[in-house]
Amino acid sequence: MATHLKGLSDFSHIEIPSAKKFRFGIVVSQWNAEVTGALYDGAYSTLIKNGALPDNIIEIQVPGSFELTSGADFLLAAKKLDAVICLGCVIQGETRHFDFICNAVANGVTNVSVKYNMPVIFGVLTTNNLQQAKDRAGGKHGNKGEEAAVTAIMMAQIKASLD
Ligand code: DLZ
Repeated sequence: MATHLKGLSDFSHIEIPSAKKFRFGIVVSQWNAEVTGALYDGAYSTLIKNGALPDNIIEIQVPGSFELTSGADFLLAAKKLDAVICLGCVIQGETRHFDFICNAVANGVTNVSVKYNMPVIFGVLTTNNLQQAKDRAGGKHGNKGEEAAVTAIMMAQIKASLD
């Protein structure tokens, strides 16, 4: 696919609904904190820019991406939310740990979403190196935190339209 057709944080072709009436949870992994902090900044500012109220955004931090699933579950069990955004950064190392974490969190996020019938957004970078991650956390390939926030708003709106 040509680069201009990829989701590089360009939302000019998308109509983003107002986020004003929605409540969001954001779960942030502390591993590779420089990257996940930038993802969080992108997600938070995108929610605010689209009308979300600061009091309606709840953030928790978890130790690593593997724990994002539990964090999302804890949030949805404890709070009334319209969507949860999971933000993490898993960087390939020398062992197969990368594969286990990526598979676990991808499946885990899906499972929590199905369990609660709520949008749970996969905002996890899975890269070969730190530079690729930085490029996608406010660098030359945009900010996947912003994309995750737009996805959360759109999914919250879709769900609200059906409820
Ligand atoms: C252990 C580990 C490793 C090696 N790499 C990462 C990583 O690149 N990104 C990340 O978010 N977390 C990593 N972790 C931590 C795991 O996600 C998890 O916190 C531990 O395995 C404890 O369950």
